[in-house]
Amino acid sequence: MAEDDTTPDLDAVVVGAGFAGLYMLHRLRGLGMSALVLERAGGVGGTWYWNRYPGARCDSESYYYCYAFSQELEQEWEWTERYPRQPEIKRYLDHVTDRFDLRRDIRFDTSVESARYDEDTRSWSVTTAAGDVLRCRYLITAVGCLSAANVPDIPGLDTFAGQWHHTGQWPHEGVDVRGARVGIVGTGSTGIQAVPVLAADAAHLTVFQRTANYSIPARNGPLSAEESATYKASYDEIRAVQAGSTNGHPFVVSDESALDAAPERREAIYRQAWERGGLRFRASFRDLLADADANETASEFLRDRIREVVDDPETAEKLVPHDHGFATKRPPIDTHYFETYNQPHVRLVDVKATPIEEIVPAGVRTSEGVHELDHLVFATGFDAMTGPLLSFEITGAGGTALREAWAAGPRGYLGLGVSGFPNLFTITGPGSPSVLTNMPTSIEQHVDWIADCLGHLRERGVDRIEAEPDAEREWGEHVQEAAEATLLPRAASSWYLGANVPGKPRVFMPYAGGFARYTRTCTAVAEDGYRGFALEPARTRV
Ligand code: N01
Repeated sequence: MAEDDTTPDLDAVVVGAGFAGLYMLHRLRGLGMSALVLERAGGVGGTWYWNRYPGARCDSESYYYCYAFSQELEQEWEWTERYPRQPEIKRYLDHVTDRFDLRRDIRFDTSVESARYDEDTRSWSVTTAAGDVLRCRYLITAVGCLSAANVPDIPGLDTFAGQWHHTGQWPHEGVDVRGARVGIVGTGSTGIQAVPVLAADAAHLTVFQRTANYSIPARNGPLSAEESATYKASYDEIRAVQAGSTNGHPFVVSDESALDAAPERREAIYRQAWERGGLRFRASFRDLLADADANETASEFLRDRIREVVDDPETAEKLVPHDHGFATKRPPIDTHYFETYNQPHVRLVDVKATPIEEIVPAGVRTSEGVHELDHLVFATGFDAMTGPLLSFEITGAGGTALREAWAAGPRGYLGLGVSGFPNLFTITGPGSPSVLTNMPTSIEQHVDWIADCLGHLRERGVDRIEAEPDAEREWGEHVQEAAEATLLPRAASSWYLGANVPGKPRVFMPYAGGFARYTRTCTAVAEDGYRGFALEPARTRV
């Protein structure tokens, strides 16, 4: 309970109990701060709680898609596959929750409806859907970047006689598609994971593709005891490589240009990366994301692989991307995605050529007729980065709503703080590298920075911190410059730009300047007494 009406109930409220919220709670505890995590789901996991669609698996490898903060945890946890499936990651996060005794400070089935900053008390009032109000000094959002499902507004969806589901809101009891006619809309990372698994059970699968996509084979398999032991013995080196990397992955991007390599050598390098499989393909040459000609060499290599794998030339041509370069949209990895189109019961529908007109009780009507379906799956992605933060009402100093402040697109300082919103920290917020990196690595970096900052504020007797408008503006300009130095803003339909959500402002949201560079900047800001943030000492009360 509050000591008086100016002392908040808690030092911090954390919204979300995924990778970010769990570690944030652990660090707050370590600082001796009182904290509560509010989680709308019935369990921990965030992304890995909700995304239970067939084939849901991580594209990062298990030995580094995990926390680095505890050596004991690294050594005791056994991953079973090169790429962990959703249930395994969920088990891992449950294990972390119990191992660090976090559960008692997490309130499940608790949606946050609003959060309002009060200048008099320098605290936030957080209101839940049940009407409870919690007062805290600091509000820390750990809501993830890809948690607000984007279901397209297709006329007639409510008339569909079958079942439909978005992949990010998949029923926990599963969906039995055995013997059914299934349709799936979307061929991003999610759709590409789900298609082969749905095809294995469905009597007929129709894939509605709007934009053809590149994909690299995952080459998944069980993790042997030897591999696991090698990783465990090498964690110091693995973590050091991650910390110094562009994307938080434990691999180094080649310093060779794709344009300098002789064609045979270039082909051999791509071939080797293709055989190895996984996200590391994009590290083959230094300029794949910076130079359109260099990128085209990789794109063409991958187009040839699609033509090689897919038997029917007409289907293969529909699957070959031409409107964007490899990895200018988040590159998927797959297990037999393109091979799936060789199965007689799988059909590809190019909805740019034959657009979806409406959904009718029997299925999906495109301009070529009705595709009859029993189940329809929307693998149509998310209102990324800003969606989760705008899914509840955040009102800052002077009554400004975050929704208004971000009407023309998100702004913030380092992706961590927003001017006009004192004592708010946004883990992996817009303007941070987050989605361009291995997420747990970015999350830990943010959480550590926030925890160190809170420790600093307490030591200095400060109880109000706010990003300065100039620092925020300069950071926003730097984020745009960093993006412009890459090919990423050129992929017109990318969710990095908000282009997948009708009406969303087109702003390149993540920081593309690299994880290591970003970390150095954050460290320098902290060492410089939190340069760019206004810190105000606690008022003395008489
Ligand atoms: O979503 P997406 P996702 N009609 O937005 C199509 C992460 N992730 O869920 O490209 C027809 O990438 C849309 O078409 P277009 C990862 O960061 C991680 O697949 O906009 N089609 C596209 O094909 C990833 O990038 C893992 O033309 C419509 C698809 O739906 C992010 O999540 C695994 C449409 C959406 O692709 C999002 O991936 C999976 C419409 N109205 C995902 N609207 C890991 O392994 C949209 N589409 C950690």
